Amino acid sequence: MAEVNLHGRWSSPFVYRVIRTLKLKGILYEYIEEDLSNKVLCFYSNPVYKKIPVLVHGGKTICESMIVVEYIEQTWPPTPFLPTDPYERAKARFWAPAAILSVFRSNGKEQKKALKDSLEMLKIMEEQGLGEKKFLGGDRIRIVDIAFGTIAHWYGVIEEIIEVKVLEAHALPRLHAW
Ligand SMILES: N[C@@H](CCC(=O)N[C@@H](CS)C(=O)NCC(=O)O)C(=O)O
Repeated sequence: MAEVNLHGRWSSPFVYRVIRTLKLKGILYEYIEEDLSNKVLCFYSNPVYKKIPVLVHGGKTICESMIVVEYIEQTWPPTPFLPTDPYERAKARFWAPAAILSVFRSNGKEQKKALKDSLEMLKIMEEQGLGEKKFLGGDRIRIVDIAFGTIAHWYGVIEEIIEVKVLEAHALPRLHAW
């Protein structure tokens, strides 16, 4: 099998989308920790956005976390993460970028508004995206769980640092339990 290298940074939730996908698929890869203050790799591999994660597979470079996740999905098809039904696939793509980071990137009045908007959006996601299912993707982990879950995993840490709660059990019981 061609060599698989993942360039990332420990602090990036986007990198964990790729790590989880590689791990769930059982793909062996080498992880390279990048120094974001010295963007040599990013400059050559992702010259447009200069961001990690960057996956290098057999010399081919793939950038943007969800594009990398889809590339992995299509290159190593067993245990598919994208539903085969076109409508289910469209819904998975719709929810996938739903990462509520605006609350953590703002403060004061702007943060209050971001929190209100995020809670409204999460409520819709809980009702329409998760519903009565075990995972956002249905009965097992799929692409939408990887995309959203990886970001949500960091909520607890960031919430503690900035002392603002977003994913609370009383407001979003099913999403919180998921
Ligand atoms: N939309 C991108 C976002 C990636 C991203 O924001 N990466 C950050 C680390 S969390 C980065 O490389 N930042 C470097 C910079 O902006 O200088 C993706 O999903 O891959």
